[in-house]
Amino acid sequence: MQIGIVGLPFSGKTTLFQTIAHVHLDPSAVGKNETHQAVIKVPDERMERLIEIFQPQKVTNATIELVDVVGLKKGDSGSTQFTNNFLSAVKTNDALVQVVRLFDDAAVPHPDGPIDMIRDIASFETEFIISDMAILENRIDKVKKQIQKSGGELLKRELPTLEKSYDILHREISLREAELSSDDLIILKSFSLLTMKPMLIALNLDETQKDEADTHLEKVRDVKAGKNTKALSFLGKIEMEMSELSEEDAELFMDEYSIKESALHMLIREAYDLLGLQSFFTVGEDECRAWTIKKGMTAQEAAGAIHTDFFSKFIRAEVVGYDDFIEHGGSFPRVKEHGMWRLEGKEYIVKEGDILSIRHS
Ligand SMILES: Nc1nc2c(ncn2[C@@H]2O[C@H](COP(=O)(O)OP(=O)(O)O)[C@@H](O)[C@H]2O)c(=O)[nH]1
Ligand SMILES: [Mg+2]
Repeated sequence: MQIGIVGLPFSGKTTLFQTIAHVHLDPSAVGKNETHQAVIKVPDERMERLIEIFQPQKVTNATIELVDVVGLKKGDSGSTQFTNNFLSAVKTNDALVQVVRLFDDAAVPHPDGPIDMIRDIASFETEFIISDMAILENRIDKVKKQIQKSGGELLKRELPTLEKSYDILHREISLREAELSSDDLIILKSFSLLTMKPMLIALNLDETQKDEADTHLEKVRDVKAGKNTKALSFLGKIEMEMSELSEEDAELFMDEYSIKESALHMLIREAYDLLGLQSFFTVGEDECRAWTIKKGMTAQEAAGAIHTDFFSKFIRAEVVGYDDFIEHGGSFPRVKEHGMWRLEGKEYIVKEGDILSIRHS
C-alpha cells in the first residue's frame, strides 16, 4: 500500500512525513520542493503481545509506503497547477493525504495569501477534477473514433461509463464521492484517476490552535462529507518535535498538549479504514508476522497473500481470533481445549486480528 502526502507548498507535508517516517531530514531540505519516500512499520500493540508470547527469531510488521509528493507550480492565472511529475507520482498512490494548513506564521507565508482551509481544499479538488476530465476527454474521443471505424462491443460498453464519469466531474463532483457501479469501477481503474483515490484531509494546526481542532474538522466534514473522504487534525510542529523524543518523554508531551493519538497512529488507522484494509497474523517461534489484506477476503485469498502458491494448494486454515488467544493465556492447547481453535475452509471470511495457520498441499 502506498500513501501519498500532497498539498500546497508550505502546508507541512515534509513536516508530517518526517514525523511519521521517524526520519530527520537536513533542515535545509524542509521547506524545499523535494520528493521523499519511506517504508513505515505499521504500529500494532497486538504484535508486541505476540512477540512476548512466542519470542520469535524474526518479527515482520505490516508496512506501508509513504511518499512526500512534490510538484505544484503557479499557473499563468496565479492558481496552483499540477506538474506532470506530480501527476505521475500520485498515479501509483493507493490513497492520498492532503495536508491543509491552518497554522499562521509570518515566517512561512502561505502561497495564496491569508489562511483559508476551505479555499485550499476546493482549489486542490478543482485541479484534481480538471486533470481527470482531461484524461477522460481524451479517452472518449479515442473510443468514439474507434467505434466509428471498426465498431467494437467492448468500446461500446466503455463509452457510457466514460461519459457518465465526465459528466459527474463536470458538475464538480469528485468520482470518489459518486455512485458508480462495480462495472464502472472496473472500466475506470486503468486510468488511475486522481479523484477516485480515497482522500484523507489532514489539518495542520499550531499548538495555540489545539482547542479549535474539532470546530475546524466539523467545517471540513460539512463541505467534504462524501464517501471515501476522511479528515483528521494534527499539530505539525509539535508532533515533529515529539517524534524525536524517547517513548516516555513523548507520552509526557502528548499529555501536555492533550494529543490523544499520535499523527502516525491516526493516519494509519484512518488509511486502513478508508482503504477497507485489515490485519491478520501468522505466529510461531520462527516468525511472528502481521499481514494486511482487504476486508472481506477469504482464507484462501489470505493464504495467497502469504505465498501465491498457497492459494492453489490451500487445504484448510486453522484459525483463532487474537482476543480469544490472549484471553486464554496465549496458549494453543488452552484455546483448543475451549473450542476456540477452528478449522476453516477456503470460503471462510477472515476477521480483523485472526491468527491463521494455513494447511496446504
Ligand atoms: N508554526 C508552524 N510552522 C510549521 C508547522 N508545520 C510546518 N511548519 C513550518 O512550515 C514550513 C514548511 O513546512 P514543510 O513541512 O516543509 O512544508 P511543505 O512545503 O508542505 O513540505 C517549515 O518551516 C515548517 O517548519 C506548524 O504546525 N506550525
Ligand atoms: Mg516539502
